[in-house]
Amino acid sequence: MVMRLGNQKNRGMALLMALVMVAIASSLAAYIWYESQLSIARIHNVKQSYQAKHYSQGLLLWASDILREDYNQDGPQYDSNTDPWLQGIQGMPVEDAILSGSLTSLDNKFNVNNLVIKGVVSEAHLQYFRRLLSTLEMDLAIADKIIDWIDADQIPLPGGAEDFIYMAKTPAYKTGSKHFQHIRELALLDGLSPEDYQKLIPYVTVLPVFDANGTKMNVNTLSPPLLKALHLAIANEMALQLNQNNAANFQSMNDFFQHKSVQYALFDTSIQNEIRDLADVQTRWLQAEATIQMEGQVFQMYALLKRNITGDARVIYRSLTPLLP
Ligand SMILES: [Ca+2]
Ligand SMILES: [Ca+2]
Repeated sequence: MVMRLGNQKNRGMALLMALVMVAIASSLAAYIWYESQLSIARIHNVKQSYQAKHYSQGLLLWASDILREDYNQDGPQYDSNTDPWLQGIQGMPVEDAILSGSLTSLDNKFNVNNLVIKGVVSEAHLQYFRRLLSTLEMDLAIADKIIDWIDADQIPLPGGAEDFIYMAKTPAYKTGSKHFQHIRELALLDGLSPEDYQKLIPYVTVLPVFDANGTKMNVNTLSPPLLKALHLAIANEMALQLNQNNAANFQSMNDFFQHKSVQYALFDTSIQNEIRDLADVQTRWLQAEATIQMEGQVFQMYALLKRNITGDARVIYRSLTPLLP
């Protein structure tokens, strides 16, 4: 019985993947249309992909139903690095194109946009990020620099920097005064050397913040430094044991708190609640990458996906460049 449900989940995920890729391929064709340099052959492709788009939209709804049904049957809804949908699809033929695609989890890192939520510094996320910087033996002022970059004012924090610092650089530029849109923008931060940037980016991401509590990380996909930063009570050795060589598979946060390595350290309910504000066991943010081979040409397209509470996913935006560094 367990096997059968597992296979259904695999099929459901594979089907969703395929449909997301078809949807992305269709929108890529629209790009080509508006880029104007159309040949007859391309018009032919555009026509075909419009047909595929309508076809895929219907199928996407159908796939969403299957996934929702699958989640209902699944009991606890959780995700880990061993989930089948992480395997992707290689070389799937669709009409006159060959599609390949992969999904990458994005809530396996700290979202620096959580530092400022609706214009206000989020103290819980600031404390988390400071613990992370300490663990990585990096300058705590990086947190202030990021907050000043996002916040709307021109008043620098003690370790921060506002426009007057950046305007004195060559070439001169200004702070964003809004959330980071792409991870590479972090390289613009004052005082962050290329080496610091390379050291930091495996642990941070930039996601849109829709929720008043910010985005949550998935404890099943966090590396040891990110686990350790969840609370001062988590020692290095505990973080390593929680990570389980990247194969953590906690079905709930209760499971996480009851793990033998932390059951005493994280016994206190107030500690548990602090961690629950930062993390849970679900993957909600994903990058979809599609490679489309059409008549000898290869196109790549990326999309940011947000998974709903029911398990299905919607496209937040599409991009011609990777969302990852
Ligand atoms: Ca500012
Ligand atoms: Ca400021």
